[in-house]
Amino acid sequence: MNKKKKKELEKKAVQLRITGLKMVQTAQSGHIGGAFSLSEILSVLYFDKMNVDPKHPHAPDRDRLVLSKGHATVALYPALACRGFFPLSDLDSFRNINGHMSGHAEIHVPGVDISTGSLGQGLSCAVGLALAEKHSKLGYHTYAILGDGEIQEGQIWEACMFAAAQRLDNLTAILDSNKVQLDGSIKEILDTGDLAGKFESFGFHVQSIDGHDVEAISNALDLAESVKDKPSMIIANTIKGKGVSFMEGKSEWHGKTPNEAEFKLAFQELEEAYHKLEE
Ligand SMILES: Cc1ncc(C[n+]2csc(CCOP(=O)(O)OP(=O)(O)O)c2C)c(N)n1
Repeated sequence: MNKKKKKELEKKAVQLRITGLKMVQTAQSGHIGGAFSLSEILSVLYFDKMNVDPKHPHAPDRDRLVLSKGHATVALYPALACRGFFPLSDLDSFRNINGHMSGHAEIHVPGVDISTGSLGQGLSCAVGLALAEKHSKLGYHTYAILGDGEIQEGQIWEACMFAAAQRLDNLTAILDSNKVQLDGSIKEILDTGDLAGKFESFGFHVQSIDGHDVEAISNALDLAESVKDKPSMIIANTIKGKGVSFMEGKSEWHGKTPNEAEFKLAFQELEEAYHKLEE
């Protein structure tokens, strides 16, 4: 990846965080922590990798993305808006009963392929989309984004087993391994242990990367796409609340709304990060 592209994707990731924070401020609600851990991943997917066209959101050959951790709309909607699926001003109605910007990903929002929110189910949907592509041969790739708390759901492992049995090499799952779930660390609540070993034993090609390094994400996605006969799992090591010092790694910021002073500080830190990237 050249330097210009790298900087562009890094800036986009910070822009997604700033946009997401504005959404939460307007709505006074939303999941910040697990959205901010995803910013670089979505930046690379939507601004480098995915074959999508906002003018044709239902194009049959478009790449599919299933946000299995469907609460992370504070990351997904800014990515879709910045990519041009709908105007940024639509985000002002986030979580408003009269708007269409629901708190969890819903297909009413342009660019969303599958409604999610009930953890554990999205990967099965992604597997279905990938299996359909094997039959239709439309040439699209399916991406699924999972939470590391989410994979405590049994259905995830059923979907993994099936994806491997069907040799779905057109499926890339990305695990947002931020080590924190709703009310504590993964280790404290239900230690998932050796994840790479587990996914490998379920028949996946597994990579483990720094999930905030846009170049590493891009390379891992390329490698995953080149693997034959196996689905891929990218374990992206991330930080919950990434980019805002007082939120990083803290489960309390899973879904808490900042107060006025906290918003101010968070915007300040993110804007400083953005300006630094512009230097
Ligand atoms: C089936 C189900 N149970 C519980 C919830 C409530 N819930 C929403 S997010 C969350 C924590 C998920 O943790 P993780 O997957 O690690 O998400 P992240 O930390 O990346 O935001 C829970 C329990 C849900 N949405 N669905």
